[in-house]
Amino acid sequence: MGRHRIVLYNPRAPFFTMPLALMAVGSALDRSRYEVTLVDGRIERDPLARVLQTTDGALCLGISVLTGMPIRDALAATAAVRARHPRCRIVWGGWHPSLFPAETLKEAGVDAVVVGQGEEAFAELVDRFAAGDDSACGVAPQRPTRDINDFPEHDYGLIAVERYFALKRERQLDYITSQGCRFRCTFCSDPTVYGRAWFGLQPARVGAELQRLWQRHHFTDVGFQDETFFTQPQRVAAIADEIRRRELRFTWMATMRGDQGARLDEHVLLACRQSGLRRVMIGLESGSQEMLDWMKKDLKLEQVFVTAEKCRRYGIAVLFNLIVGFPDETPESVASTLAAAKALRALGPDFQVAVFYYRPYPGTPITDALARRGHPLPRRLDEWAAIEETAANSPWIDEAKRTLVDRFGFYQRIGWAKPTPLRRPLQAIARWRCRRDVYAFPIEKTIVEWMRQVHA
Ligand code: B12
Ligand code: SF4
Repeated sequence: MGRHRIVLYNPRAPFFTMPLALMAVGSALDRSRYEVTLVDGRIERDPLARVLQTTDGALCLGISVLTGMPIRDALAATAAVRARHPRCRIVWGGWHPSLFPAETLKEAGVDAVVVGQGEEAFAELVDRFAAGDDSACGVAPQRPTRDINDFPEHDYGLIAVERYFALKRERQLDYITSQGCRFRCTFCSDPTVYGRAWFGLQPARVGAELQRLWQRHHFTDVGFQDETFFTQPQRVAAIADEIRRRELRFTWMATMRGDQGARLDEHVLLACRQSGLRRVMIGLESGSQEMLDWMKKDLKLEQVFVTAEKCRRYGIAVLFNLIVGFPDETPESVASTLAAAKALRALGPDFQVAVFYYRPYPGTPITDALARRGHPLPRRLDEWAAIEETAANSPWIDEAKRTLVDRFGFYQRIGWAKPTPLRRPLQAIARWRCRRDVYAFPIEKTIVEWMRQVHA
């Protein structure tokens, strides 16, 4: 008997990060029994047509769903496949269904939902579907999170690696060395979905896998997509040693918490730098210590500056992510965040900041508290799908502050972006504005936005 076809669909989303979640799930299936096809909505000209074509005769379609925009695409794919190929079983997994399994089952019209880690649960589901066991439909009981060292290597043969390089405009491979996070930030879904568990791959395995992938795909950079890559300094040092020992010549970037960087021994940072670390991403979130304490970030502002200074000494660039508009956040707190952004930005051209507006993501203590006090929150899937659009109307940031944050973000971005002949004159003005905090009459912003619209 031939192999059953399993189709995995990654809905449309911004950016071209490789679909690691579906690669994890697909790689854990028994290939002698299942033929796995991964369709990524972000790289297909007509994603729906491709999903319909590949699911013709397929046993199962698995969709990975993040909160926000991907929900809409996932709903459309589900409805189309349900109508055209009624025998194909449809399973949703990933962050949003993990937070709302019952609602997803009911509203999306799917056959089954997987909560949390997907490797084992999905493999068991498809085995049961293949055996004609329809009692597998429903919410798969959540399993304790397993050590990811027990799962097979991710099969990059499931994706067109070169297409991602082309779309990213760099030969950057995405790779993940750990799952979960031990921290407890109250705006984040990770503690709910993974119960503050954390598992990291053995350094020797990371080294061997990266070596094989490097020889096959000749990438020049790796984006480690871990939530908190620097969780275990000894492991990080050992990974850096693996990269150097195997003479893998690529640069890499990863996430780091401000407190982890402050505690990190300098010899570990040096080993990382020597193995190609070029940039870290730090979620600072707020420039107000009071807000940091409120959101249980477990971080002192000073630690972030210590980390930044260390990175500067070792020539490592830093991107700091900040959030404004938390529930009941005061204008003074927003001003502290912008001041911290400015101070960090001023450390040098390698120090960048990105300021986002707070969005109440589901499955977080802040969102739960908002619900308890009667704040209107999305309820249905289509409302969660629109969360990015409605966040612009956050009640916790007034018009004047919003205008300031938008202009601040624009001039920071353009001021230190890669210079091009067109950008250069604008950049001089932008830097002048940022240094003096002058954001009134943003003529350059209006022109750039107009040009973007014309070229869209
Ligand atoms: C890469 C990434 C992205 C990519 C998405 C790439 C893609 N779709 O392929 C991009 C850049 C587009 C992105 C965007 C955003 N992201 Co993002 N992203 C990540 C990141 C860093 C890695 C995801 C990943 O591949 N993990 C590795 C895999 C192996 O783990 P996993 O995703 O947990 O998957 C497992 C299970 O969830 C499950 N599973 C997943 N899918 C499926 C499908 C099936 C069928 C089954 C059975 C199981 C299953 O099995 C997998 C293996 O165990 C995570 C953080 C993290 N490290 O996970 C955040 C994360 C997923 N992102 C998050 C957020 C908040 C965002 C943004 C809103 C951020 C922003 N401020 O703009 C945006 C908007 C998303 C949108 N609405 O479009 C949140 C999730 C929130 C949520 N409720 O959805 C996370 C967890 C970060 C965080 N801690 O807040 N993101
Ligand atoms: S924000 Fe980062 S450090 Fe905090 S709980 Fe989420 S993943 Fe962990």
